[in-house]
Amino acid sequence: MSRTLSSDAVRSRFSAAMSALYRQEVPHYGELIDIVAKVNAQAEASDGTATLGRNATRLPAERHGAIRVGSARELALMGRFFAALGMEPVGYYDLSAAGIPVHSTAFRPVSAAALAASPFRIFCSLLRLDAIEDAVLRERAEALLAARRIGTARLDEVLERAEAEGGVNEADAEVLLADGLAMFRWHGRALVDQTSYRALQGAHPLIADIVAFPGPHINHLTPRTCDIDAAQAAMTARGLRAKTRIEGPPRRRCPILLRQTSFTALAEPVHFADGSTGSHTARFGEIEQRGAALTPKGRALYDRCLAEAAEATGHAGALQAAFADFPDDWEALRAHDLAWFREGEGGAQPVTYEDFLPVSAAGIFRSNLAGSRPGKHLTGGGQAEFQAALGRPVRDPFALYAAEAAGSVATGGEQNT
Ligand code: OOG
Ligand code: NI
Repeated sequence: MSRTLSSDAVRSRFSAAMSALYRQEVPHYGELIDIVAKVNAQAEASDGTATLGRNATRLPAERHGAIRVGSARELALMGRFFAALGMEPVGYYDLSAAGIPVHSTAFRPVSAAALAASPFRIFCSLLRLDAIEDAVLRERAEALLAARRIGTARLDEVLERAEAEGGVNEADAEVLLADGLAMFRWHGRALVDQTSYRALQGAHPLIADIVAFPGPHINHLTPRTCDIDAAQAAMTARGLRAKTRIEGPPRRRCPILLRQTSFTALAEPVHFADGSTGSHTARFGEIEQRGAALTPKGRALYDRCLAEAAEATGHAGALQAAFADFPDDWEALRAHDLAWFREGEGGAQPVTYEDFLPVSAAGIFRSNLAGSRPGKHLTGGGQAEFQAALGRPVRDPFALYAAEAAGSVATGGEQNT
C-alpha cells in the first residue's frame, strides 16, 4: 500500500495527457488555450477578484471535457475508470427534455482539496436508444454496441486492483493513463459502411457519432476563462467561428453559475467499412467562465429568469432584462440566501459552481451537430435507469455545496436516489 499514488496525482497527469492529445488532434484547441491564457493574465492584472478567490491558482490547469457512450456496460466502465482518478458522478441531466437523445452526469472531484489539486471534469452522456423509432435501425445499433469493447482487458484488471486496494501503484497508473487515453482518442475509421452511417445520422446526428465509431472520442476540452466576453471577442478576431450567443446567465458584476460558448465542429475525414471515404463533424472547441454556486432558492430564480428570457427571444437585451431582478451584489445574494458562501480570510467568500447546466448543455450539443432537429422528450427510465446503468447513484450537487459552505465534507454517495 505504501506504493499507492494519490488519485489527485493520477488525475492531474491524465488531465495533462488529455490536453496534449487534444492539442495534437484539434490544432484550434492550442490557439484557444493561448487566447484564454492571455485574457486571464489581463483580467488578473486589472482586477484580481474576477476569478472568485482561491480559484485563481487552479485556473491555468482547469479543463472539462465531454464524452458520449452507447450502453450501460460502457457507462459502468466510465464510472470505474473515473473513480480511479478520484472523480465521482455528480448530478443528473436529462437532455431529452431539450430534444437531445441522451442523459448525462459529470464525473468530477468533490472535495475542496481535490478540486484545488486538479479540477478536471468530464461531462459524460449515455445514448437513449429508445430515441431510434425505426426498429430495424435500433436493433442494428444495439448489436453494434453489444459487440464493441472500448477498454482493454488489462485496463479492467487494473481497475479491479484499484478497487480492491483503494489505489494504484506507478505501473498501474501508467496503464490507466495509456489505455485511458487510447479509449478517448479519435479514430478516423467507422465501424459501419457509409449507407448505415447515413441511416444512423438520419435518426439523429448524435446517434451516428456514438454508435458508428470504435469508441467514445473526446469531443471537446474546455479551458476556464475569467472573462468570457473578452475571450470570445479574441476568438472571433483570430478567425475562430465562435457561436454568437453565450449560454447561461448574462454578464454581471458578480458572476453566477456558468457561462459557455463554443466554436463550430470541424469536419474530419472518415474511412467507412465499405472502403469509401467521407467526413464526420463532432469535435469542437469551447470556453467557460465559472461564477458562484446558487442555493436551491437561487437556482429556482435562475431557472425562472432563463425561461422568461427564452419567451422573449428576438430582442437583443432579452437576457439582461430577464435577469434585472436577480441581485448583483454579494451582500444581497447572501442576505437573500441565493448563493452559497464559505467563511474565509477577509469574510464570506462565494463558493464556485463546479457543475453544468442542462439548458446550456443542450445549446452546446445543438450548435455542434450538423443538421440536428429536435427529437422527442423521452419519458421512460430517467435518473433511475441511468443510475442502474452506472451501477451507483449520482451525488446531489446541492448537498456538496451545502457541505462546502458549512465547512464540512459531504459523505457517501447515497443522496439523490
Ligand atoms: C456535451 C455538451 C455539454 C457542456 O459544457 O455543457 C457540455 C457533449 O457535446 O457531449 O459539454
Ligand atoms: Ni462542455
